[in-house]
Amino acid sequence: MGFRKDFLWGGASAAHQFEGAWQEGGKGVSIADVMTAGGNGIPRRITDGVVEGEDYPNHVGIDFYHHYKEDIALFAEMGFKAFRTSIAWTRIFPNGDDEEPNEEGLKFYDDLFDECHKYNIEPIVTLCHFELPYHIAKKYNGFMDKRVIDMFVKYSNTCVERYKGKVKYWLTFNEINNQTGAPIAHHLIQEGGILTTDDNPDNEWMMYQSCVNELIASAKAVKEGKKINPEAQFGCMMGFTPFYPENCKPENMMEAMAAMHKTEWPLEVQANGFIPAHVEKLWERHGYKIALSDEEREALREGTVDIITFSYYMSRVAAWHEGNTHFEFHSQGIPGMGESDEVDNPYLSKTAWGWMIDPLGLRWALNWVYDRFHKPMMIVENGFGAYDKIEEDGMVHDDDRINYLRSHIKAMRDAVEEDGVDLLAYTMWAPIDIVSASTGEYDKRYGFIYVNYNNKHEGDFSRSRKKSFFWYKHVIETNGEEL
Ligand code: P53
Repeated sequence: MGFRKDFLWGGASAAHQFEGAWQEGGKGVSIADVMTAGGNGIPRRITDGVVEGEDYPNHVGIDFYHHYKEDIALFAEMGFKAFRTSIAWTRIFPNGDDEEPNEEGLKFYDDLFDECHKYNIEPIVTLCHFELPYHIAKKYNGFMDKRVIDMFVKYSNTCVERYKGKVKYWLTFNEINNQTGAPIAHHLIQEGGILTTDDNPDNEWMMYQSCVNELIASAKAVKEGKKINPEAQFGCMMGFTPFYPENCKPENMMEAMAAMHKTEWPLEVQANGFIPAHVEKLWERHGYKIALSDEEREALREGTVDIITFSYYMSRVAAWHEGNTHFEFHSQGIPGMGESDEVDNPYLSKTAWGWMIDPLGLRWALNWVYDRFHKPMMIVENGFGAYDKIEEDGMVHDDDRINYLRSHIKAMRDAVEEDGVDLLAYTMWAPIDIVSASTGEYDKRYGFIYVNYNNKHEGDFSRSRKKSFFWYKHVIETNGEEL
């Protein structure tokens, strides 16, 4: 009963949110490097290149680049079995279209993965986590250009080859499906490298085209990667938010279904190998011309994933509006970032950033995914962003974070024990405080480990253990029996 004996407990992060050292070791500029700091409810801006005087938090991150040995030792102290991180594409191919990879960048990840293995920590590695080379965005308009598919596959093959004996689990793209938050331009830039603005009427069409191109790139990377390393396991990575209907009115139920269609269709493609019929019909209805050849459709079929991984933070609620002509979900993005076709859930409380706290939604998510695809799963992100306070004893007593994680792990355990889903891993987000992706804040903290650095760029980057550090250590020790 309970979690499998070899369950992979751990934590997850992404290169651009914690490495810093944005110009060291031959690294090129990524889209994260031209993203300014926003705030709670204040969106980040994309500047035209790096502009003097602007605040770019990802340039420094938490300086993991220089602290990684210390940080991995702390993860090991908690008993981590796995650590999910990403490779910064720009450390390997600084511009994205370079002929040769950058040896210094490759070497950095050799050392990082070696350091993990020293403690028997299994790396789970994302190839593209919101950090496309900026040059690709500027010159090619990101994944709108088919040539970028080959650039990604070359990058992926380079990594799979280089880290053959070191990395078994590869995730191609982080949250391709966040782009379905179009028309908000932020998502198209972040996941697709498409330099657009919120008011561009083409945003939805571009979202479909860019996702299609990324899905082809992912499928080709899977197929070729398995030839390079037959031991490797490839996964997709989705941002998963269950949509509930506002109430039992049938139109609301249909709207919730439409919201799942809209936000999770890339998962259907990566798991099934074809574009779902509801998406083809939507393209037809809107007259969206999507470039997708027969050869590319074949590539999608041949490159389905071995495992399904996803992030889970919250659930959302869809509401049908009188006058809608079709069951289509139109969101303006994540809660707190503009008007949208969704309503609040009166049964749930929220984080300080308006994210609804819903542990049962995680159990629902695991069932929804497993019912449809019957593939092994990993939860590769789940966590609680909060303002932390250092108490007089010098420690952060983050009971709210512990409560959030406890209730979610409990729901996950119920899904395993009572519903029988096949779950391989849980890597919480993020074991150490880092820069928030949506707001660029340092003060939105997720970690078990506190990092002395804040929104005002004050602090010395020193690390300390929060109360949750000791709690999670015990969770791992008991394989999730004692929460
Ligand atoms: P932050 C929005 C909604 C759900 C998941 O988010 C999201 C986002 C980010 O735009 O992304 C994942 O830092 C993502 C991470 C990110 C994490 O959620 O905005 O994979 O990079 O940091 C948490 O609080």
